[in-house]
Amino acid sequence: MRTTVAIIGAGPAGLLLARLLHGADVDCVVLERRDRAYVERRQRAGILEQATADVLRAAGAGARMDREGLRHDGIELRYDGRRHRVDFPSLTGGRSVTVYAQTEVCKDLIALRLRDGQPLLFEAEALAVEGAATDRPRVRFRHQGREDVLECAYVAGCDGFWGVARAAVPPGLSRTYERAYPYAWLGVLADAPPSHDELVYARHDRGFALLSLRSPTVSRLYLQVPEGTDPASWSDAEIWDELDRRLETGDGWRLKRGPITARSVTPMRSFVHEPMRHGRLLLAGDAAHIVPPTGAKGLNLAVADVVTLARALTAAVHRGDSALLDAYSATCLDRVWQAERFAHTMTTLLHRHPEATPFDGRLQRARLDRIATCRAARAELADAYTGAPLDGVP
Ligand code: RFL
Ligand code: PHB
Repeated sequence: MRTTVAIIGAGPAGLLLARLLHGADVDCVVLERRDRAYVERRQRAGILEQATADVLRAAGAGARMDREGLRHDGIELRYDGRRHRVDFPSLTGGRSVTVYAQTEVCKDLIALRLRDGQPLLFEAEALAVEGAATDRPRVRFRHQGREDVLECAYVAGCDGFWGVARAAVPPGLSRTYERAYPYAWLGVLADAPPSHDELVYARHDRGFALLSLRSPTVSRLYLQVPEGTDPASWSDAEIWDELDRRLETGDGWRLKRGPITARSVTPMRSFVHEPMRHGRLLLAGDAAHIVPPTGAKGLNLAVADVVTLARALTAAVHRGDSALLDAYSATCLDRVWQAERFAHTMTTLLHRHPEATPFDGRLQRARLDRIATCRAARAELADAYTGAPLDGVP
């Protein structure tokens, strides 16, 4: 098998890269380890930055998002029973975010790729990237029980944090930066209408809670829990009672309950691998960097990476111009570290560290008070949350 760009992974990074390359007349093959149903059901992100939504539209993948996605003009911060709204458009010169689940973004991109008759192989597991530092890299993979080789001009490692692409960078050339947080998120999906029309990020002495949504009838809720928590160790009633405690306000606001249909526990980690390129191997999305989900940045960073990568690969393939590829890692890492900074800030602002002292708790409140009372502090949050525009995206 031969193609121009071998893409490992059909998460948002790999699927969008394939779409952008197809639009630019660059051949690619996508290899995905899991089956289609699994990829389309995996519950994850829910918030699209304005630039992410614009990229999906420009790629012809925004029609259902524009019909079914919900524009959100702010979030609520909740602590000590009080509620503070952060209004995005007035603080950012008009930016907002879109609530549209990652599952739906992936479904839309998969449908487009299959409709176009372009190669996307499910249950095709990449085993190794070989020859990344040569002109003829290869991906060894297993599909339908058989081992095969995909020869290509470039490999895009879009295979997430647990993928194999990153391992093809020789250890002597890799630098990694990491922080594991001593807590996790218990996330649930519930057949209950959203209890508030915007997301609520709550700081509480018992731990963080987040109220999000998937549609007018489905809520997505998260609770900070100790790392290593077994999701089955919480009964539905315990989850609702704990959400009630952490989200309680003094003004009669009520949490709407409903049947819980899915639950999982997500560890919290910050991780960056530098550089994001080794020869003809380019890493994108979670394969290169992880953020804790508190800032809603992971999916958006994956999109920013592949927009930069698609442009660079197009210039290299069609015009023999590798300047953008040479700049790829540094260009992406600027944005990545800003997202790491913001995700870390939001995480430490809102979570209870198991070893927190009373001083730490006071400091969290002071930081939240600053956001509630100072426009410049609110503007900084709104600016980072809604995300910087992407170069060259209309
Ligand atoms: P993905 O989505 O992990 O996709 C990688 C794909 O590669 C496949 N794969 C392989 N395929 C072939 N061969 C191999 N050897 C392979 N190894 C792996 C995998 O099966 C998979 O299909 O990475 P990608 O595309 O970089 O996308 C990144 C995002 O998924 C991730 O950053 C976000 O979900 C993070 N995230 C959030 N991001 C946001 O922007 N906004 C949010 O609101 C948000 N909330 C979240 C989140 C992540 C969460 N979890 C579960 C980690 C909330 C949660 C709870
Ligand atoms: C979600 O809806 O899944 C979600 C929203 C905001 C976050 C993280 C997750 O910060």
